[in-house]
Amino acid sequence: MFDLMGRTILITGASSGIGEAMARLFAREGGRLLLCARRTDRLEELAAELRAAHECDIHVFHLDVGDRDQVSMAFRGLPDSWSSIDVLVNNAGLSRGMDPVQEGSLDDWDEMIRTNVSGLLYVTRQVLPGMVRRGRGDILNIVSTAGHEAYPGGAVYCATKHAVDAFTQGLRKDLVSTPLRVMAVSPGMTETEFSLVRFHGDREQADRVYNGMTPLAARDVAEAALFALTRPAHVQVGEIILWPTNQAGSTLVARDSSKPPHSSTLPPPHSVPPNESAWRGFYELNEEESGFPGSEPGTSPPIV
Ligand code: NDP
Ligand code: 8X3
Repeated sequence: MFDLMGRTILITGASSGIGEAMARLFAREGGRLLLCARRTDRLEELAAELRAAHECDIHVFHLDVGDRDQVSMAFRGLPDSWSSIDVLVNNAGLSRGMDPVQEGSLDDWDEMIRTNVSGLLYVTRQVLPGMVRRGRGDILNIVSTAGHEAYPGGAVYCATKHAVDAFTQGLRKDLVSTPLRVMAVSPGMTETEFSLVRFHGDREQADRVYNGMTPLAARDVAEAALFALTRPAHVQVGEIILWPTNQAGSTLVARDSSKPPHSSTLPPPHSVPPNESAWRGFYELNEEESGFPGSEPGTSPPIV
């Protein structure tokens, strides 16, 4: 089995959620961490905590993955000791809005495509040649169950994740004759800042996503990523799909309405007006259908 000891691991979007959870877990496992995102104050804070806890080597830098010039400058500007990246985790990503396509915001669409697709491509293009030259490297993409199944209100987000899935497959084929490995972890509903960002900071709307069910935690996804990265060199984990136990499809979630409404303790990530037109047209299993006691049909909140 491989371990992470001394491997230089770049995690994009490490300032919250799944990226932050991977940073915490990989630091404990002895990785040298390169952490980037736009909120560098958070990265600095996280790095200070992890250095104190694990004496690990961490370098943080500001990066908007969707800004092509910034990506190329950031990688050119890396100190020599950080320029040989062994593991790239393409995690940075977001969703914006849940409008049906005919009412969708072009700004929301551009932001998702720019971040989830273009950003991932730009970063990969910077890091990959060095890996190929050195004859070693792992690329792990955080895709999503939305990369396999589209849902109403999520057409564009799902399209970006389908694109990442296709890119992951193509990249694996391009690299088939090399020792490099291309892997993916695709989680279902995971409680992070994801829904707060999707609903432009509206915490009530974000909380409703998780009413009556237990979502994955960021740590669950980080553990799957660790599993993939620590297989022996001849094993390439193609994809790990992780569902919460009571989710069996993008729009199939069983909710127990006897549970108190979900209330997140996460801090608000962005302060922008809520999107009122979300939550339309979702198919939900209520307790009557799902076997959970005590709910009336049609009363459970829609998913995602
Ligand atoms: P969070 O909102 O908690 O984290 C998103 C991270 O991406 C943040 O660190 C954010 O940092 C970073 N990010 C966003 N835009 C950019 C950008 N332009 N440049 C650099 N970094 C950026 O959500 P998650 O942890 O849930 O999301 C991580 C990944 O997991 C995403 O790709 C998401 O699509 C995917 N995913 C999430 C699921 C979920 O249910 N939560 C399920 C399946 C997949 P900052 O704002 O500081 O730049
Ligand atoms: C995030 C999972 O179902 O909210 O990729 O799209 S979902």
